[in-house]
Amino acid sequence: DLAHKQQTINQLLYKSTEPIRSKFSELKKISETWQPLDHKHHCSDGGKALERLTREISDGHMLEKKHWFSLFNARHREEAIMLVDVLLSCTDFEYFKKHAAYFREHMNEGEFVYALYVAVTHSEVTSGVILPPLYEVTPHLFTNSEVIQRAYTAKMTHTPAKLKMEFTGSKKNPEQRVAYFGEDIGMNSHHVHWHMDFPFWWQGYRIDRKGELFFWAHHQLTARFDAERLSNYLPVVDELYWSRPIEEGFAPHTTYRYGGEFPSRPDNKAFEDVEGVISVQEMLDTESRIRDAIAHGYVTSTDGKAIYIDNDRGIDFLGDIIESSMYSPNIEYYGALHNYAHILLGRQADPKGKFNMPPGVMEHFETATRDPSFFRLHKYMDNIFKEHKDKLCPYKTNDLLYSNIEITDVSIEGELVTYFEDFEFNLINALDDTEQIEDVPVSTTVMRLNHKPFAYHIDFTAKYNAIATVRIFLCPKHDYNHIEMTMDEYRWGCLEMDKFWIDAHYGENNLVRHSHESSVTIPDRIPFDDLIKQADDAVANDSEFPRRDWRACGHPARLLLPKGKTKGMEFFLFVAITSGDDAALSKPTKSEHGSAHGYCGVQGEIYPDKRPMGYPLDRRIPDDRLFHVPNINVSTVKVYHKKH
Ligand code: CUO
Repeated sequence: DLAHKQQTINQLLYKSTEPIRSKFSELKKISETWQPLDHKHHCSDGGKALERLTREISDGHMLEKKHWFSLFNARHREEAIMLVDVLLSCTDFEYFKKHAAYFREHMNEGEFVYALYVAVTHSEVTSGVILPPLYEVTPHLFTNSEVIQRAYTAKMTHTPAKLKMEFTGSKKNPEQRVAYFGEDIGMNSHHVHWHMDFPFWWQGYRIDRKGELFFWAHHQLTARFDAERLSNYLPVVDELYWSRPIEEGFAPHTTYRYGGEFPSRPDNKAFEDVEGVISVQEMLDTESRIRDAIAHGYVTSTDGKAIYIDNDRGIDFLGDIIESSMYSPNIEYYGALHNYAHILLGRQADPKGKFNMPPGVMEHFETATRDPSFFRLHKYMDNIFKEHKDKLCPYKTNDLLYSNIEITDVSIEGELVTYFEDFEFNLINALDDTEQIEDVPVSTTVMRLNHKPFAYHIDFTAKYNAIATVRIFLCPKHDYNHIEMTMDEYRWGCLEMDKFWIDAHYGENNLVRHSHESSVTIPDRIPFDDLIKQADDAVANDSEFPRRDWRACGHPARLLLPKGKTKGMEFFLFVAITSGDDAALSKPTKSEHGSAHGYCGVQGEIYPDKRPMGYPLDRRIPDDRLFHVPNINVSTVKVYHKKH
């Protein structure tokens, strides 16, 4: 059954800009003969979503095919959500499949792919289905125009090709030194999946601590980018200022499948209003309303009530407000800072719409982090969050001390070593063709950061048997000028490496935790080709498709460590063992779901940690000595970067 589902999803996504291949005869037939409205009574909403979508299609209101799609375009988004609603109203996979096959052929391809990904992510009927890597389904958004052009040449001349992909820009641009991070296809996939797990427009089942997750996942992206910068002799990112020019220009060298090249932006571009969409002044107003709320310690909800935020719940409200999610308590007043910022930055090449340019890279989660202004924008929002966190009372000893545990030693097994390697992925889905022209293998190789496996050895004693929470962070020790930072200076730059629950037993404990077990990362995605083969084989042999404990959202395991330096770069390794009462789920030692709950939560369940995300480093630390408790250990480690 799972094999069949996997096979169906594979076939729906294969060559998504072309009609369903005739070799996928069942789906093909469905798409031609299916009458969606005849089956409304099978939908959990009585067919409301289905009626709406079919009506819009027959009225000819929908975005045409072979046109770019952007989630930040209100109408595009509305259309995509209509399909998400249809698919999520199917309580039976057969209907899910049939509606999907039908609408695939009747809607814009970008809307379809987005809606299918979101629906598979959230639907119970597709649980266990593995979504193929987006960089192989929509490769245009993950590689550059040069590679795409050469891929076409390969196809036209019928010559198999393995194309080398270079990072955008030239050595003249210092930002190029960290392009390997901003353009990493695994990191971009994590980012886009994060936004599919937690869509800002989401109005379905209640997602726990969604706003706080927005803060935390992006705070961590920012902190990780800063750690990469320090590894490459670059200062940490400065925030963005609406009233000053955007220092870094950006030439994406990336092309839409339909709609031409992504627009470029020169250095030192002053912000201009985007006509008919958003003005710079509106951004400033929105910002000051949010900063006022932080200063006052409460936000005002739509019905005029005060919601006090100087507490652990505050960050969740602020996350919703700043992201501008449907959970925002007052979207009319606090606006849509984050979403409009993406649009404003994405349109600076053609703010008046004079040249009919398509949206910029900032207007797609797949491509946004390529632009250095992405990190400046997110640093800006991160600083607003920090303003709030800095208002909260610093943790006191009894917030930090767990008297059951005394850590006696922390060490690393193996060296912390990073290196670059080549990674190959398939471009077959990037090429328009017809069934008559046979495919030739076309792939691209890209350099990517990886690290050697390592393990933490944590020795501690416990006074009694208990479940305990282990929290591991890695924090750059020195600032850009190589001055050692105090805890209060470095805490905001700490990378969450792992968090998990253990059974501590009376007496001595020797805990070994491997890097690959990290609860913020996921392993490499399964290549689309392999997924196809596995599902086809399972269907043909009537065998089971393996159910894997796997999430699409999660930082790539390869990027767990920042690059470091050839001669070694010092980091603080921060380990805290706190009470297992922090766990929000029953059976915390078992319910990690082998997965990336740190940045992505646990799907359909509450966030597994009751503490604020980032605890205990999320609040001001007026004095390092507060952290001198037996259950917290800070040591220095070095990360080496080596040639492979
Ligand atoms: Cu993820 Cu701005 O929130 O890109």
